Amino acid sequence: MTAITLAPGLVYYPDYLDRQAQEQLLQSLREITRAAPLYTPRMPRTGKPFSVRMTNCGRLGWVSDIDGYRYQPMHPETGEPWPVMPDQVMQAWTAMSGYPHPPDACLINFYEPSARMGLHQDKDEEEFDAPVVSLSLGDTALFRYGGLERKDPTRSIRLKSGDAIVFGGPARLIHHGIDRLIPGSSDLLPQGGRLNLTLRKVEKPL
Ligand code: MD6
Ligand code: FE
Repeated sequence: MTAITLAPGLVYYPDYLDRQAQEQLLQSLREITRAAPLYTPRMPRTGKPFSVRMTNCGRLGWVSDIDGYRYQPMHPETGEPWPVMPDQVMQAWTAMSGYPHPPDACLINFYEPSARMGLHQDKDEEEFDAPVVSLSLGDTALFRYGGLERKDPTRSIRLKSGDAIVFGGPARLIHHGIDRLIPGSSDLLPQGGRLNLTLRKVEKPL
């Protein structure tokens, strides 16, 4: 496992999942999205739709609607509990988080070729001592990251299928986003596009 430290607390693991592991994870995600369909989240206050579709697995899921951002135990459209986190996802957390408790939530983002995600911080959790662990599948994305202040200078890296990145310690609350995908860069998803999983510990451990 190759670990490249991009900044203090920001660690990049190129090719964390080999092709077989990517296909296995994709199969798990197909089962998850059958039980918990991808839905279109909306921006708080304005109700403007995200270009990314989302679902979750694990005990809690991150959702966004006109009322705000939050974690909740059920799918916003079906009202069902989120599907269980696959073992492969739990193993990725154990391998990369350096955190002694299992994650509560795994947000699954699906990008159509034209989707993007604006610069943001992940700060809806209570437990910032735990990192966020991110796994990417499908088309390569241009991932931008900056600093704790929105105006801080940014850098970009390409996240390709099978790559992982971990935001921990002093990097836990840095700004980041997806500028765009590189269409046709992966043949993992038959129709193209990209899936990203972010694993989080939401609640303070007992
Ligand atoms: C994405 N990722 O890669 C969006 N957040 O599609 C994130 O927003 C993210 O990759 C926190 C930590 C790592 C991430
Ligand atoms: Fe994020």
